[in-house]
Amino acid sequence: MNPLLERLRAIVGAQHVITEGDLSAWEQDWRKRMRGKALAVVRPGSTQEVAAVVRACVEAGTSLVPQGGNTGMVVGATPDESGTQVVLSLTRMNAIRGVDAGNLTMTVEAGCVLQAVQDAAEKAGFLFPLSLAAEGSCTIGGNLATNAGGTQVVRYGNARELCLGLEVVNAQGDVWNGLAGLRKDNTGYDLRDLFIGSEGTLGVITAATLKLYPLPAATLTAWAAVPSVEEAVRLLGMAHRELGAGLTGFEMMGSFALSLVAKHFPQMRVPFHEQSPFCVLLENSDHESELHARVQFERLLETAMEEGCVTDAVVAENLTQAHQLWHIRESIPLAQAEEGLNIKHDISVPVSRIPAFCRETDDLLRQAIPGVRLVNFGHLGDGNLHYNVQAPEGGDPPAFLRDWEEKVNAIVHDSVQRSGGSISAEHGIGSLKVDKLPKYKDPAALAMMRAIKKALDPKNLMNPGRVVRT
Ligand code: FAD
Ligand code: 2HG
Ligand code: ZN
Repeated sequence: MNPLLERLRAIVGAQHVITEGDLSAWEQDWRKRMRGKALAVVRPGSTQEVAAVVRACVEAGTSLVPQGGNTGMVVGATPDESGTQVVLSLTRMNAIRGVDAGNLTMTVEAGCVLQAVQDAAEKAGFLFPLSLAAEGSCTIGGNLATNAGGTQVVRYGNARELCLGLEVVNAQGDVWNGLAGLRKDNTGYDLRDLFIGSEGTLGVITAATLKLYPLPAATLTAWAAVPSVEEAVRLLGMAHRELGAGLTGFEMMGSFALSLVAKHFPQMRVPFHEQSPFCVLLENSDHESELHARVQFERLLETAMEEGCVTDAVVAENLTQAHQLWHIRESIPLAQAEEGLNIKHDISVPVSRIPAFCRETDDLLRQAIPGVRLVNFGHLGDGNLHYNVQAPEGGDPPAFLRDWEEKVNAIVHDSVQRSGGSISAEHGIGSLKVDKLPKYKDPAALAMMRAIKKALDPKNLMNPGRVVRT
């Protein structure tokens, strides 16, 4: 009998300490890059239970891997292969604690699925704008732990900017209640911003107070064919000028990325991808009326066509058409997964440097790997591209990864560094990029990160080996 498991059963109930049966939902990451082995999956139902679980694990010297929806892209939420780690799954903690309409905030538990948070906000007459393709299964705790981005960042910012406060169980098992919902608080270091993006390495997020926004009167979506990345960036500038704060989405998709959607999901009709090297999905959210939004949008697209940065465009006639267009964009990661294992990048560079970055890096990769297939898409409005790389046609994806992943990473990340960018704009470091940080992160910044990790988690029991090695 393992005394730690007995203690955990006493804290959360025996049925919530899972040690037998098929644990693949918790032990295998979404991209199928790694399969770990857990000592147990523990599913607490309250903050006090999380705190007691952390204390029990610390006393036993057992490390914890916090997990939400397990949709992360960098192998950060799954246990290692030792069979000694506890996966702390937050999914039972899924209560909406309350909406404060006057303060434009809502407080939710960490295990709430993002879509449930969006729905609860809408039911209360508000918008919670964080939006990503995994929203049906990722959790708000995971979104905050990774500082997720998604498709509305160009207007509303990423998860960090949508959060006013956190409740956290720290690595000693103490509860910090930071849920006051204040828009201004200068009483020292910003612990909220420290835990956001820390990927479970400093403590466990158990609840959050989130910002709410008014629902727009109308949201319109357009799909435009653009002749090059340069013209897509020019269109972005025009969209900012013409739509102002109405510009809530600006996604660019390369024709090869779209061809994978057409190939693997033939029921979807993908506009323009056969005749244009890039397409852009634009969203205009308007607080006046649908007519106002449509007039603005049509004026923008007409000017863009006159100036040659758009060659063809459609504006969705209704919500169903708008959803269909967004669905195409959001299906790219799934279509890529269907095509086989691949190399992902979630890089950012200043928007103005994106065209040169793509030109140079495309050339370098094509020279290094004849026939390489570039899956370039993403959040151009934020300077953040998923600059992904798929094996040449007919190649063996696992062999391609084995032989090429490190070299491809080096080509792309060196190019990002020369462009003054970041090797991770969205998905975080997890395990997959932990060895890359020393090369690309400012040394003084990395030293401070290590010092923070040592100070807050001196026994290195919170998601060890992820983000920084101590
Ligand atoms: P998990 O995968 O369970 O965990 C992610 C990390 O957070 C791990 O390090 C884990 O230890 C830690 N963690 C989880 N919960 C907690 C907690 N309560 N306290 C402390 N640490 C915790 N990401 C984007 O940024 N933008 C996108 O557009 C986007 N699109 C995606 C589309 C698809 C189809 C998929 C599969 C993923 C996408 N992602 C995207 C990646 C992923 O969905 C996000 O990183 C998401 O925020 C992870 O949430 P999760 O609940 O699944 O977290
Ligand atoms: C997206 O923007 C996600 O769709 C996933 O961040 C990106 O699959 C990817 O590379
Ligand atoms: Zn993304």
